[in-house]
Amino acid sequence: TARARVAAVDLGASSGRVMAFDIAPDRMNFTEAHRFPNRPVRLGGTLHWDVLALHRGVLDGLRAVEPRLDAVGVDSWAVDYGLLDATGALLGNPVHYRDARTDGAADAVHARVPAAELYGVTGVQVLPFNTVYQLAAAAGTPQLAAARQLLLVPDLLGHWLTGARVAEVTNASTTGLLDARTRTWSRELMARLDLDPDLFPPLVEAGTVVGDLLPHVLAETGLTGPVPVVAVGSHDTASAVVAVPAEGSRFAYVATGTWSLVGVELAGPVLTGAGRRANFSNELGVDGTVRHLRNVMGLWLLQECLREWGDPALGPLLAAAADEPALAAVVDAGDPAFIPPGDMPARLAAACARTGQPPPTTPAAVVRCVLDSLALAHRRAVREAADLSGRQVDVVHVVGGGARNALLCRLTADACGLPVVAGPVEAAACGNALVQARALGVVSGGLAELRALVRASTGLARYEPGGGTGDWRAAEERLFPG
Ligand code: LFR
Repeated sequence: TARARVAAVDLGASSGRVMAFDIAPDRMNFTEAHRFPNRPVRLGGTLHWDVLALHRGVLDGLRAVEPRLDAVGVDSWAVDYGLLDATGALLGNPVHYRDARTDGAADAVHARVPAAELYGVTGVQVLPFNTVYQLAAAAGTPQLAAARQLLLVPDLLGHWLTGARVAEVTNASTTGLLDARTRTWSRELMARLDLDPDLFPPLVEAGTVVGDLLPHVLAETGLTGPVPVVAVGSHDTASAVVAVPAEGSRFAYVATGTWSLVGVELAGPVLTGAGRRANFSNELGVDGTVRHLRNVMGLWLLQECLREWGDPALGPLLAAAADEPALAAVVDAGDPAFIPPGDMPARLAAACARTGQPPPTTPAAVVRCVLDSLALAHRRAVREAADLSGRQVDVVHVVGGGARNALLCRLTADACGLPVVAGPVEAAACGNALVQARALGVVSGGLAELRALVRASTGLARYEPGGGTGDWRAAEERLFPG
């Protein structure tokens, strides 16, 4: 085939989108076919994803790209899952990773499998919402007892499109139940944690065709079959890093959106005590790669402030924040205290007060505090990723939603003392589509060739580091003594 038209479904924590890509061996074009909100719903004290609304959004999006489509791929945020009963019915709405049910669950798991041992197998940083901890929180519930299959969110949506039941490896690696060396489920961990191994479907690597759109999906979307569904890097961060437009290997990335995922790309996991103590993950990537990264709170801090303030226009606020004094107050953007939803400006002020800094008092100052804090966290994580892995880093690629935030990109360049290359904004969708195009045989080669295609097809912005690296070092030493 000389060219392909594929749909990349990319679901984020606040919105989902279906992007239509036209891909030729040397060029790709894309448009947004459909965007829809992803609004969590609190019910009976539990925060849920409205996964049927997401499925409907996917169908609406596929209808918007008709009449012809060569393939479809789905990626989303990680760790969350739906449970199916013996008849294949969904057992309740998937629980949101920000739900409080996981409070204390990590400790309960570590009492059975010590954290160091768990890390030695999975290489996953302790985040309270990792699937393994969510399952501990769900232990003993009738739902889990009735469950016969667990499908992570992109695999669940793929199941509804095709009937297939698989677990794509990149996202499966965020469960905390995968062996990072062998890229297979750890049956030993499952046994020690009393988890039924049959819950977990067979693994597939990204690039595998998992099935064709079901007849009723074709009927509902107006598409003409067969349309294969390709397992892509179904963890959004995996797809985003496929589309990092880097040349060579001496780069770090910041995949920004609700979260900032900051690290380097390696050929294999680093499962050392130093990596564990630094709370670095080894997330499995496309083509056998590993993302050695730290998960930082990301633009969630800003989104939650905006929500609290009644959603004012962002542009003027960012302009005002740019005029605020630098580094007046910074917080630890990795602090789990920021995970739940709710009055973020108050929590930021409390964190400043706790660390003896003047809390920001105006919205502009709060926004500056958030962006300085994110840039500082990017600085720390880029340096530690390089130190832990031995990888030389010459440039930092900022991809995802934050790439259009010029202030964040400039501050990241200043803080890291390295040039920042920003873009593409739709990195996850681009990586998703490129893996599909390769599975269809339209493009060939490894990640280097896919990245060259991204460079040829998208506009990138470059930010050189300004002076003031010493100020960032001092701020880091103040906030993270020792
Ligand atoms: C980013 C992301 C992160 C993951 C978080 C929760 O969208 O996928 O990689 O840690 O969401 O799943």
